[in-house]
Amino acid sequence: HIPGNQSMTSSSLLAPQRSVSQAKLALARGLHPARSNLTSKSQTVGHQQSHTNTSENPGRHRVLRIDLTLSPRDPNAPGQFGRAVVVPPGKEKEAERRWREGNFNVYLSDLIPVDRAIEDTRPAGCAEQLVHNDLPTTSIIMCFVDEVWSALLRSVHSVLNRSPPHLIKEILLVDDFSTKEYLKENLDKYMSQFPKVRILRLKERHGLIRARLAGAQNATGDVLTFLDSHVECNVGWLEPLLERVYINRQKVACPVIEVINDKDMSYMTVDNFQRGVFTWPMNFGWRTIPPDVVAKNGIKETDIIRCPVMAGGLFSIDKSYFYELGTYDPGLDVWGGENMELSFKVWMCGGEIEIIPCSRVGHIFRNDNPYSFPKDRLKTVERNLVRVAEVWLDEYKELFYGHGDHLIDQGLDVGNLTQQRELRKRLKCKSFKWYLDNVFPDLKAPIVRASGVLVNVALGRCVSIENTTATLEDCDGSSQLQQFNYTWVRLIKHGDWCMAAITDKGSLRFHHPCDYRDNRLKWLHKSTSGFHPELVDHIVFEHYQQLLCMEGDFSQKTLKVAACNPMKPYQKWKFEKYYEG
Ligand code: UD2
Ligand code: MN
Repeated sequence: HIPGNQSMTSSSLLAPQRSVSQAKLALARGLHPARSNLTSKSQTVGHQQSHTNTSENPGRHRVLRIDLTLSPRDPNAPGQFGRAVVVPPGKEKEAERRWREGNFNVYLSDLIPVDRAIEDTRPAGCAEQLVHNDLPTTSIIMCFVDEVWSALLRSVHSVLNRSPPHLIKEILLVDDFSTKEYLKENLDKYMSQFPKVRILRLKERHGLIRARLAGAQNATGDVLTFLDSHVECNVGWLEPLLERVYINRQKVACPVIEVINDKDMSYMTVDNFQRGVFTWPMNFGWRTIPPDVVAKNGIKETDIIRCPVMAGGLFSIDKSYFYELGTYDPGLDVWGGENMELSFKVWMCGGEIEIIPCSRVGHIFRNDNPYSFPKDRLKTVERNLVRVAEVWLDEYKELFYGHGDHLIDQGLDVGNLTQQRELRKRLKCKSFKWYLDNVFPDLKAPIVRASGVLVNVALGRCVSIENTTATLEDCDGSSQLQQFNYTWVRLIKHGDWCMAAITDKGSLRFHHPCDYRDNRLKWLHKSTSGFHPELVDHIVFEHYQQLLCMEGDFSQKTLKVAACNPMKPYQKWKFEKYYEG
């Protein structure tokens, strides 16, 4: 099969790809193929396993295989070993009703053990890897708001059961002002059996970003490890993450995020070689390294993958480094965009984001957030992304604004950005251009969509700039006065001057400086079939009330705007060059 083909069975866009054949195999055998031969050896239970200092590897030991769930009390319990579960007959209605408590199969989550065993899905070779004996300790920070009881417990148990205890300084559960009763006294009582678990209650809803910051402030470990509150950490997940941070404190280490199926609660592995990327306007996604690139470079399943961006929820970062970077922008609200912010910040200010294939954590991907947003969800995420774009994207922010519809045109208040911009200066971070060239060269990011002379198709004459006025002249490709750029934010630019839909001395005027929020400067270049170089045939001036089109008048050598009419040849325009993007 082709790794990472389109046949995703998971419902969420955020879930990494899994090819069906691999998934079926795993389900049929109850095992991931890569570890089938490890079962008999996997009996090393508990943390009694000592650091083995061999003479060849002083100061290092094999990744500890700690899994207190290997011989479960009830091997036949539903969901055991990560198996899929079916809702029992007669319970379908109840399961359906309870779905909305978490936007996944809450009924089944409650049915399966909170400390179920899951298959060791690590690629072959991971169990033999060496890590340092003196790894730093970590604080696990899990923020939650109205999390499903059994999912939260399973997350905590998976950390306790599959991590070397000496590395866990504490598990901080940050309650982001949940309303559910069971998350109050009951949770306190339940967690009191685990001395390492601390619950931090926020007095008002902080949103996940500021909740994480509250967690960080209360953390006492050397490294911060953030997790969502509906995960299952797999065997050996922690040491490989801490190892990377230990090697270089500017490395931010992410596990491979596997899929806990939202419908049947099965633990499913994902395809190898996936990177965290984004597409415009800053949508997070996964992209598989093409098989020929893998083959040509001899990339192994266990090799670390450098990522342009992280998914956001699961990662380890050196605590003092996190603070050096100025943490997250505390102006980000509730949910979304913070993964972009931290990723750009890390890369541009000297760090690295890595996915560690030997560290694997399952996560329940959901179609929708199960909790409410204090303000409109769309506006919240948009506001966060605009803050990120304005601070980090430099001139490339036009690509963000040029893709999709943005609420910024409607007077969205994004708050003050001075501190964030100053932070970037103080840290002497590199440019977004550097990031594109060095970290994410395969992202298509042409700032201009079209350039060169702008020719009126019917007249065969070109737009020229004379002082601040647009005129129509004989085309002369070598004349600077006839060179224009059409950008993603729909400006027709000549240097810092932009063509405006304002007539001056009978012809359109050029305006200075360009401002992409000024609607009088925005021109929609389109054809009947959208923006397609071969088919582009006219430029429409985008106006809220009425559509006005740029029109040429050769006898007067002028440009004006008039009611759009597809039959009028003098309204058809073409640039010299068009760019893919
Ligand atoms: C992904 C990330 C998530 C976060 C988000 C973008 C993974 C696996 N998940 O979406 O961590 O980066 O993208 O912002 O990479 N929560 C609060 N307060 C809130 C909202 C959420 O504490 O106001 C908690 C929530 O209970 C959960 C965590 O924050 O434990 C992440 O939220 P999510 O699971 O809804 O986000 P997800 O996985 O869709
Ligand atoms: Mn989540």
